[in-house]
Amino acid sequence: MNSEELAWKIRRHGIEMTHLSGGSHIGAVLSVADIIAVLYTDILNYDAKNPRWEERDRMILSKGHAGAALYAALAECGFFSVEELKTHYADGSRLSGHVSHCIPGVDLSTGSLGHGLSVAAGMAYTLKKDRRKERVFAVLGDGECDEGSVWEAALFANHFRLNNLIAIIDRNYMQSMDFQENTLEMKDFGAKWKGFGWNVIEIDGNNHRQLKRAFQKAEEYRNSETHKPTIIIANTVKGYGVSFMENNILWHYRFPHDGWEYDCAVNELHQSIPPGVEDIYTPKGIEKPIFPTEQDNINSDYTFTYTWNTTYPERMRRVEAVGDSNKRKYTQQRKEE
Ligand SMILES: Cc1ncc(C[n+]2csc(CCOP(=O)(O)OP(=O)(O)O)c2C)c(N)n1
Ligand SMILES: [Mg+2]
Repeated sequence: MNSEELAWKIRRHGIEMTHLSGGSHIGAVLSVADIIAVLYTDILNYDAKNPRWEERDRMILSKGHAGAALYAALAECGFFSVEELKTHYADGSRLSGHVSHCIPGVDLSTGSLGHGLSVAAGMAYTLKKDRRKERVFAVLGDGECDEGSVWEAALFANHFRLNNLIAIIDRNYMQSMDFQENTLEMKDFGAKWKGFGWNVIEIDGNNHRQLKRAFQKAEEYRNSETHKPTIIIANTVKGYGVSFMENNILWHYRFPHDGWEYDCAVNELHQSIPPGVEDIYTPKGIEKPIFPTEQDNINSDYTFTYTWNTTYPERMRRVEAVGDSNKRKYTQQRKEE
């Protein structure tokens, strides 16, 4: 399986998993899908049959709310069955919404933002001290870098010359409620990391060729005399691959509901399905899709996101009710199976 095929599958699983569960963060999943796909097809050393293999590269998805992307990649790469993905977020499932280390292939539970880089730096420190060749990769969100602990880890990694540490920032310029610059100004992100002593590589993070070249460059840096840690600033589009989700903060928390949201998302993905890839959920896409009507302004603010205003409690209840009925539908289905 090549990286483009895996990225498509991550996106398709992500749509299905959030649709079935009424779970969140599809925008974050679509944003990071290419980074995760390239890591698992071309970069990381791992053994899916022996997830705790000592010589594996360590990998931490610090933006743990995009767990569905990691779970999809792990399942597709043989760590556990693809069938299990359907249990994501369901009661009793081990595939929790945020990443859990109970899952084969996961090195660290994440979800509380701001901790992944610190743990990655600790792992890299120990591996380096023991003169081991394994590398440590950490994938962070850009909004996550509002957390002070990220910058403490950045200082630590430079101080101890952790050239075996490679961080990747999913730089989509958005966080949960707004654009990053409106939340905490970040301006020249690369200059900040450079100032903290890191090698900085900046690329288009939805472009596989650029991602692969960036990892190659990171490897050159690792073997160079500088002994600095490396950061890849991967400029991405939140919601990438589904036009009405792209750059729309609504889709940080909203899930693709029954009807046009699910149908149009699936059919848009089908327009770019790589040859030979099978969609296990809807092999031919949605044959009679529902389209948005004039009443459905697809860019409208119709959940609690975007404007945190006085109507919030009422709106919140409405969203929860939809989410619950979706969950009930799924639980019922599971019982019947
Ligand atoms: C410590 C902490 N605070 C708040 C949250 C709630 N939260 C979940 S996702 C998110 C936004 C993250 O933005 P970013 O890191 O840019 O990730 P993206 O979804 O854009 O990829 C927030 C604030 C959290 N998970 N952890
Ligand atoms: Mg972001």
